Amino acid sequence: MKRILFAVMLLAAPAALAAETAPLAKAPAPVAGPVIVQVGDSALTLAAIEQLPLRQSRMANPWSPDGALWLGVRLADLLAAHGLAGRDVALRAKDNYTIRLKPTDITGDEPLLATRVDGKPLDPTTTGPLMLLWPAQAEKVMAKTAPDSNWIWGIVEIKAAP
Ligand SMILES: Nc1nc2c(c(=O)[nH]1)N[C@H]1C(S)=C(S)[C@@H](COP(=O)(O)O)O[C@H]1N2
Ligand SMILES: [Mo]
Repeated sequence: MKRILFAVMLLAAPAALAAETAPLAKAPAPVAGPVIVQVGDSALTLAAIEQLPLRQSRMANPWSPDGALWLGVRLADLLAAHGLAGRDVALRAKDNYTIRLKPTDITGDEPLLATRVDGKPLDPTTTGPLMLLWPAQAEKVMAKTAPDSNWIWGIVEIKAAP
């Protein structure tokens, strides 16, 4: 009976996940791999990040215009786990593109630090190793009525901003 209920919930999920993120019932198989990001004083692997509560959001965005299931952790949870709660933070990507976020930019489940798309780690030659997503903004970004400058891909460093 429980199994049937889960199956029904899974079928209903795509619509229910449209805007915000939802918790993940079952963690995906961990992926072994190297350090991919520096967060505060810690050098972290994908598996280390995925120790935090996992969240998912099905959305279309400029990097998955046909829609995809994005998986990751709340940026807020990662910052809290590394002593960065309440701080201004700088996120730097592999191309050195950098954004700065204030604590007030982080509300509820937003933003999502994505570790996977459709079950697979992000492609290291494009959006990987990590990408910041704002699921509640996805529809506006697709309609080009909101900017995507804070949708930073290729994140390699997150630290307190000076
Ligand atoms: N790492 C990184 N992320 C980024 C940017 C960038 O230059 N580097 N540009 C931002 C802006 S302003 C836009 S419009 C989109 C562009 O996405 P694209 O570089 O995949 O075309 O990514 C956003 N995230
Ligand atoms: Mo942009």
